[in-house]
Amino acid sequence: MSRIYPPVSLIGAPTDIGAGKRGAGLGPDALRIAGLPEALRARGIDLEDIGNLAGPANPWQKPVDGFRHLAEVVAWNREVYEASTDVLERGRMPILLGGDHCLAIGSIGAVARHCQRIGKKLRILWLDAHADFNTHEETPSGNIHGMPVACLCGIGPRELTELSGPSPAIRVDAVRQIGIRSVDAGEKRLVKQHGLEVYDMRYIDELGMKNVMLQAFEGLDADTHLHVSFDVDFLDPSIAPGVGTTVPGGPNYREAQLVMEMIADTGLMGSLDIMELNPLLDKRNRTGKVAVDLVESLFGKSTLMRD
Ligand code: Z70
Ligand code: MN
Ligand code: MN
Ligand code: MN
Repeated sequence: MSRIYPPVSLIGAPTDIGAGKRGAGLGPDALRIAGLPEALRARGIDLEDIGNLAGPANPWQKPVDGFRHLAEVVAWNREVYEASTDVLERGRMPILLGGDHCLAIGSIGAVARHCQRIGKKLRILWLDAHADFNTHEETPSGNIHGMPVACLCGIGPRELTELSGPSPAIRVDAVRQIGIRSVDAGEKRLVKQHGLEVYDMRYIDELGMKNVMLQAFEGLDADTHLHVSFDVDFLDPSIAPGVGTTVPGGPNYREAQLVMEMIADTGLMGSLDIMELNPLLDKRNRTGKVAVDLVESLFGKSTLMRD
């Protein structure tokens, strides 16, 4: 089952502008140093690294009206949106190296508009401990990395909901969230109200990861663009300590490998975010290396003898 992959472009977004701890801005280089480019080239992939985008520094301010650093978050997302659009229009697969997860507003915004232009359906797999569905009213922190899914679905400030074009950028029913185990009280109400499809850890424990993934894939066909938004805090902290917000009880190494292998087997992945790696909180870039391992599996490096 060896597969021909489209050419890939790495886009570094070195910022922690939407996070509650500093350090995710070092994620892109930690992923490179962990061997991501070499690992992808070893899979036979035509890989381009466009380097790191530039944007405003992190002023480390308190939230204003429920948002921290809104203007800077907008500026960074514009950069990510433009770079991702350029890569997609050149017929390549963008891999966003975060950076915190607020940047998915730009990356997924670009993918959503691209799919609209070329007439493809979109399915988003949101691998995360968190639902990232907060609003400025419900947020306990003001950190915008807790809000990107809501913003993409049209819930949020116009600067973010309309960042990539008319709001909403995506429909709620395009999203499948996997691995969720930390949702704030007000956020939970919104998730239910909007009918977001969430496969939380309890659901994974009850059904098993294989069945959960099969459900997440229901309705996919050859005309579907699959976007994978991988927040590294999806993983259990025992294998991935290097993230800003560890939440116990996440998928273990074997479950995470299965997720990636099953996504690879669909042959539909058209774009990827690798977010929230924080090398300042890591142990000798161990989490970076686990992330690289898992991304290799996303590109078909099965641990089994299926090649
Ligand atoms: C909490 C909030 C969060 C990380 C998202 C946490 C948000 N729900 N944390 N990703 N690492 O503040 O909104
Ligand atoms: Mn620019
Ligand atoms: Mn997240
Ligand atoms: Mn998270």
